[in-house]
Order: sequence, then C-alpha cells, then structure tokens
Amino acid sequence: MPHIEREELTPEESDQLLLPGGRPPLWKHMESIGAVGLQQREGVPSCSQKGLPCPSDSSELVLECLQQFKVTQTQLQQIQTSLLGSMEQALGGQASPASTVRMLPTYVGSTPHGTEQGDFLVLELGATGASLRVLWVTLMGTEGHRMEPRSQEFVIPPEVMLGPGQQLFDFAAHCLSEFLDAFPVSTQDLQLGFSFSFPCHQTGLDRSTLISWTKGFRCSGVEGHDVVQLLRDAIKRQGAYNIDVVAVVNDTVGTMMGCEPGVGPCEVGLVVDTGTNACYMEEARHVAVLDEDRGRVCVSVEWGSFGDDEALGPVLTTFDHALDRESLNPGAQRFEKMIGGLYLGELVRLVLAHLAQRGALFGGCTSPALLSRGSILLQHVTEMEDPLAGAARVHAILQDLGLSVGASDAELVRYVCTAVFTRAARLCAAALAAVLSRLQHSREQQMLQIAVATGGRVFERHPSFLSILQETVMLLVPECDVSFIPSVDGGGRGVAMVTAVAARLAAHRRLLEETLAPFRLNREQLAAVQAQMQEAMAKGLQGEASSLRMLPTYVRATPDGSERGDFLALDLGGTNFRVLLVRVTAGGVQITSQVYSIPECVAQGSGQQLFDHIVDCIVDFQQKQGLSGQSLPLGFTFSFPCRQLGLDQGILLNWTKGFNASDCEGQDVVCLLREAIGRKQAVKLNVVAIVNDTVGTMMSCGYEDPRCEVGLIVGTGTNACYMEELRNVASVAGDSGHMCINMEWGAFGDDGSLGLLRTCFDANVDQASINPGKQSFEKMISGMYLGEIVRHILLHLTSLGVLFRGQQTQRLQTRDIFKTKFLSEIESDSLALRQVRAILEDLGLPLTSDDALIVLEVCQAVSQRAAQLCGAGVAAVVEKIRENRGLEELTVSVGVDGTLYKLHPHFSGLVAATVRELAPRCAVTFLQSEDGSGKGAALVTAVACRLAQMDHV
Ligand code: 0WK
Ligand code: BGC
Ligand code: BGC
Repeated sequence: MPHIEREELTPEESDQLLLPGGRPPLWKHMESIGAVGLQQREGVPSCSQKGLPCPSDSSELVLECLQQFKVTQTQLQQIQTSLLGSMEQALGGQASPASTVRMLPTYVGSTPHGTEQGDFLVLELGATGASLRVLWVTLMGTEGHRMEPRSQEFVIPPEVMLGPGQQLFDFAAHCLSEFLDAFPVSTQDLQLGFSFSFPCHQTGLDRSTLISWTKGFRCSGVEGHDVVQLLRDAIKRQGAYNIDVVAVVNDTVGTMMGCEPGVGPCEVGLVVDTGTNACYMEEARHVAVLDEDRGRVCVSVEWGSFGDDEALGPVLTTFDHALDRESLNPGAQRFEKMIGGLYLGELVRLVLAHLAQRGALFGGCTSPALLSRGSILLQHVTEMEDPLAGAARVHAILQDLGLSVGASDAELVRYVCTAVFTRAARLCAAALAAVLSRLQHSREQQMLQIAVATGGRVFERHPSFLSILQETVMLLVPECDVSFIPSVDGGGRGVAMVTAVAARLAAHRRLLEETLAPFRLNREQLAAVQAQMQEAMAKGLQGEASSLRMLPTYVRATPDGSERGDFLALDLGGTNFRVLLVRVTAGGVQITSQVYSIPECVAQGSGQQLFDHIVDCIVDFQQKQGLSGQSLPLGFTFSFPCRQLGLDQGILLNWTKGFNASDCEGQDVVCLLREAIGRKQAVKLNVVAIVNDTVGTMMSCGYEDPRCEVGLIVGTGTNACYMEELRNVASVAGDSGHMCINMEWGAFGDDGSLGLLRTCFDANVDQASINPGKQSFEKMISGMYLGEIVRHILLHLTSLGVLFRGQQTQRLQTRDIFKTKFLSEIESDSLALRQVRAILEDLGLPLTSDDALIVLEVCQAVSQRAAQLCGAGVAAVVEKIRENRGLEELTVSVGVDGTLYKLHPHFSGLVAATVRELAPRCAVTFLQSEDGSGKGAALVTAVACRLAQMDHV
C-alpha cells in the first residue's frame, strides 16, 4: 500500500489551495492588513524549513498552523491509491493485513426500478447526530409524480446517545408513536424502513449486526447485536402501533436509492453529515463473502475508518490527534474525524484555541467556551466561512463564544474555517476518486460516466464543499464524467425504495413459505404415515383391502454363498433395460452387462412388440458375448407389480412408471417372454425366475451381507420388499420360514389414506400422468415425478409474481422439462448459486439471484418430503420385522438401488435420519447395491437351480 508522504508546499501550491469563495491568498491578506515581516516570505524558507522554533508574530504562527491543513495533490493521489488498495483487499476477503475499510455488502442488488409503490414509514437514526427523523413516504410507482414525504425530527438527549441501548431504541419507538399520533395514517399494516447510519454486518435486508458505534453514539448492549431485532423489541414494548420493520439500510444507500428518478440511476451514494461514508454498486462476483457471480450489489465502504492503521500519519495534524484523543472512540474513524460535520467545528476550535494561546488571535485571550470541547459546531463554521455571511456574523459568533475579536481576527478565523473545510472536501474527493477508480476496475471501463447522489448537511449547508469536491475529483480522475445529484429529502425516499423492495421480497417469502409449508412434514405426520403403512401391511398380508398388495415373491431365503454357475439376467423397469451375464463362482460373482434402451413407443406400444424387443436385445447380447445357442438359466428382474404364483410365474397387475404396453396387464409376463422367445426360433432360453427389482437388490446385497433382509428402490419408481414370516402371509401355505414380500408401496395411499399430505401440486402431477389415481406414494417420492412437482410449484410461484417477475415462460409450461436430476444438481453443496442459475438459464428462464435461491428452496422442500416419506416407509418395514421376531432391538441391513437415492446429495442421509427418528430400536444399515438387481435375479435363479438339483438328487 503506497505511503502518504509528508510534503512542503511551493508558494504556487499554497496560492492555488486557499482561494475558495474568491478570497485573496492568506499571505496577500496578511500583506493587505500590513502584517509585518511577511515580505520575508517570498523565497525565504519558513522557520520550520530552517528547523528553527516558530517566530511569535501571528501571521507566521497562523500560516504555520494552516500549512498543516494543506494536502497536496500528490498526497491526495496517495490517499486515493491507498484507499483503493484497502477497498480491493477487503472485497477479496483478505484477512491480513486487515483492511481499514470494511466494504460491507448491503443486500441491495439493484438501483430503483421506479415500479416501487406504497406507503412506508422511515426511521432515520445516526445520520444527523443528536437527532432522529421519522418520515411517511408515499411511492407512486411509475406514475412518477412525487408525493412530498411528511417528516418530523426528534432531538436525542445526550444521555440517550451514551446510555443503555434499550433506552435508545425505546426512544426511537416512542418517536414513531408520537409521529403517528400526530400524523394519523389510514393503514394498520405499517411497513418501516430503518436507516441506521453505522457500520453493520448485514445478513439480509432485515438483519443487521452493529459492528461499532461512530460519531457521538456509544450505547451499551448494542454492538454485536441485530439492530432490527432491537427496534422490533422496542416497538413491541411500546405496543402503540403494529409496525413491521422490513428493511435496514445505511444512510449512504438511502441517499443513493433516493436519487431523483429520471436523472439517475445514481450508482454511488455519498454522505457527509456528522459522519461520512459512501456506498456504490459493485459487481457481485468481486465481493468474496457473497456466493454470487452475476449482477451487482451495493457495498457500504465505511471509509470513516480509513487510516485507522496510521496510514494517514503525514496528513494528520496535531489538531487531529488532539481531537481524536478527546473523542468517544480514540484511534477509530480517523478519516471521518477529518471530514465529518461532527468534527469540523471541533477542529476549528482547537486551531483557534491554539492560536489564541500563542497570542496570534484574540489578543492572546481565550474563553471558557473556546476551551471547551464541542463549543464550535458545524453550523458556526459554515456561517463563518460563508462568503456572504460577512465579518459581522463572524464577530457575533466569536463574541457568543466569549471572545474579544480584533480587527484581523475575524478574517483569520475565516481562513482557519476555510482551511479545515477545504481539507475535508479535498480528502472526501480523494476517497470518492478511489471509489470511482474501483468502479473503473470493476466494470473494466476507462471512461466512466456515473451519477453520485450526495446527502448530508455539510453538502446542504456548505455550498463550496461540493465545488471543491468536484474540482478535486476532476483533478484526480479526469477520465470520469461524474454528475453530482443532491438526494431529495436526505435519502428518506431512498430508504422507502429499499423498504418497498424488501416488502416485496418479504411478501414473496411469505407466499413461498405458504406454498412450501405442506411439504415440511413434522415428526407426528411422519409417524402417522409409518403407522398407516404398518396397518396397510398387516391388512395386505391378510388379503384384506389395502393399498399395499404385499405380494409373495416365492423367494424364501437370501443367498448362502453356495450358489455356482453362469446365468443370464434381464433388468427391466428402471431407467435402463439391461441384459447381464452373471458368473457365480467360489471366488465371487462376475457380471458382464449391456444397457439397451426401451423407446417410449415400445414401452407404450403392444405387449408383443415390447417382449420381441426384449428378446432382440438378448440375442444381440448373446452374440456379442459368444453365447449364441447356449440355453443359460435366466432370471428376469421385472420391476412392476406382479402377483406371483411361483418363482417363474408373475401376473402383471398393472403397469407403472410410464410403461403402458397393451395386452400385458393380467398376463403372466414369464409366458409373454417365453412366447417372444418362441417367436424368435434361434434362441433357446430357460426362464427360471421372475423377480421384482427390490427383491433382486435385496438378494444382490444379501450375497455380501446376510443381514440384508429388506430391498429398497428409489429411482424412476419406488418400492420395497422384505423377508416376512411365512405364518403372516395368508395367501401362501406354511407357518415356518420366511417369504420375501414385494410390498408395492408405490400404491400406498391409493385408497386416499395419504389425502392429508397430498398437495394441489401432487394432484396436478397425478392428473397429468398416464395412471391418474394410482401410485400415490410413488408420485410423492420417486424420480419420475419430483421434477414435475417442482415445475408445478414454480409455475404457481410465477403466477403469484414471486418468481421470474411473474413472467410465465413457454418452457416452464412444458411437461417433464424440469428433470429430477436437476434437483440433485441444484441441491449439491458444491454447486454455487451461479451454477443453479446456469441450469435454469439453460431452461430459458430469465432469472434473478433471488429467483435462483427460491428455486433451490423449492427443490429442497420437495426432495426432503420425498426422503422423509421414504424413511417413514422403511421405519414401518423394519419395525414390522422387529415386532415379527419379538425383538427388543433389531439389527438389519437394507439393500438400496435407484438413481434418485444414489445421486441426490441429501436423499439417503434424510432417509436414514428419518428411520433413526421413527424406529429407534432398529439399527439399520443401508447398503447401496453396486451391481443392480440383475445380479440378484441371477442369484435367485441360482438358488432355484440349486434347490431344483437337490429335489432331483
Ligand atoms: C437399478 C436396478 C434396477 C432398478 C433400478 C431402479 O438394477 O433393477 O429398477 O436400479 O433405479 P432407476 O434406474 O429407476 O433410477
Ligand atoms: C458510519 C456510516 C455512515 C456515515 C454517514 C459513519 O460514521 O460509520 O455507516 O454511513 O457515518 O452517516
Ligand atoms: C413398481 C415396482 C418397482 C418400483 C421400482 C414401481 O413403479 O410398481 O414394482 O419395484 O417401481 O422400480
């Protein structure tokens, strides 16, 4: 960081520097009043140049003093560069060396659209020192004409500014009530924007933690706290009005946003009132703390603390150090203490006292007022400095301070005021130049055209402050075309603008919460699903009316490791149709497989076409594997509800998951396959077993872990099977041993038992499906439907104006355009919001960053409900097994497969957490199946072949 060097001024420089308001340079003035010894000045080095103690004559003393307030162009450039460096360091989130400017994101992402409308209360605290202001602002939207805000100022007693924080916020709440008592307003729902002019870490438009007090404030119990909550609590304690605090902004932001429509937009807000600060619209991607790569965000620079690391050393005068030592926050806000209106009067006082005590002013006499801190206010200085005020006013002010004013004193005092003010304006200009340079960098624009909104009483009351600032900015950043726009009514309107945006976002948040609330299932609701499922299981097993068919699979045991041989396996019903060769040896299982597609026209064509297509794939596979002509035992994973009459007999009850081939429902699909094999002369195949993919998955995992007695699929569809006690299976003879039951839980709730959980979005998806009224549980959980549920919610939120500015897009109205895999991608932790946006933009959705956040929340709500419902189902199954066996504790494994379960970043974790919550007496291990259920089908076939051989022996 460049250092700011100490510098002596050439006479030209001093001439050039001290002439605002068209007054002669000081030495010329001294000459005109016949000050002795000045002539020596031309070309004669000053006493300090000679390093000698200062001569007593007043002019030298005054010159010596004011010399300290001269900041050269070089020093201003160094300040500009140093501040720019600090800003970029803080933006990059670089911790050390710590930057002295904070660069605080404000959550204001855009300058006003002009569409904002409504009535808003505004509370301004901190901008104008010992007063707060309440305003009632009416925004008229694009109708343009402006309603004059009604406002009232309240003086804050010093003991309130320095007392307990609660007292300050109660005072503010009291002022709000007093204002509303005085100006009754029609509406009850009062929305308030809180302009809080202190450095705060914002975590939202209505959440802001005070970092440290500045200016004349130092209330206890506030730093480190959320000031919005403190105000809300105070308003509640006051209890007079129901006021909703919807936004908190820094006064610079209010100033920037309050820029007169039509002249702006202003993209920089500059305040010089009791304190000073600026904000500007930075590219979001440059703000490290924000996870954003597009759009802009308003950043409050908090330049008041620039130089708190001594970087300003050389330009700080002895008076600055004295002022800082006496201030409420020594060592802090050093830059502000050279510019802010709260300090300029004090600086002037310190200089006057210094000069008086050395005889250069007021005949060497001081007064108690002159020696007491804060006796000279900004008001005094602006008046004394004002070229029109004339010497008389100066005399009056100085006499009020108990000073006897000599002939030249008044003019000298004005020179002191000018010196202090001019330096403040020039330093402020250097800081603004740093912000403008930052904007040039951030927008990669050499020539920058920008509008700066200015606010604060230093601007309002000291006309030449702005002209000096403008001049100096032009010197420092000549390539920037800067227009200065005085903010109307001190930023109150700007605060109302932000409040309007915040109110809109808050309303959107409420609508979003209302929309997603039915997806947020609590423990009671999940426990109810578990209980209903257990009840439906018991009824299904007994053959009573139940939405759970509880289909016996004729798989009575999980593999025992003695299986051997080569088997063909088919895996139909998931995302992919696979043909597999499974070799089971003592050393384990080798699998060779090939994926084939099932075109929609085949899946929804004739049954014959579908099974002929299957046999064609088998033939192709056999040829590729050199198995042609071999008749290997075949296991058929057929992932649809089948009533099995034996291991190799399965009557298709109904299609699910987008399949709808004709002439199959009610048929034995093993026969359909055998007929298709028969139609293809060349092929000889021995179909030994038909299994559901849940059973195949359980068997496949059971081969590694014999405790695996449950199979779970969460993919295109969803379902589960488990090893039930044969005695509980009414439809199968026998009381001992086990039978694997295919629950077909996808149909759970088809009897309306899930009605309470069903949302209108579920109803939309069901009505649009090829099997309306069927597979209710599946349609709330599985991959084929989650994307559609999300799409319907997004359409709904767009119609409410919450998303995409209410613009419905053709794309979003297209069925299945929002794939379930998008949920897995969007919810992946490693994916920043920007990638979320990329996915959505590929869908042709014009979105803002808020939109991307909302879409993320919708995906989370839908997938969370799916995972929790699935978890409630698994809890019902493992509790059934535990109760079946009369065990206190059950240890069991669940074999799982399915794209959604495997690829979604949080699904599996949420299922396990829900099972732990609802079945605490079951220790459940979830085993992700690596080889799919084809291996399981082969193992079932192997077991069947082994049992058949034993029968023949
Ligand atoms: C892979 C299994 C198959 C099952 C599928 C389900 O091998 O039997 O049907 O998982 O997941 P999906 O492919 O539907 O996501
Ligand atoms: C505060 C800023 C504020 C500025 C102008 C400073 O003391 O830290 O937040 O914007 O004063 O009011
Ligand atoms: C079918 C089940 C299958 C599940 C998972 C459901 O649609 O009815 O038989 O297990 O999908 O693939």
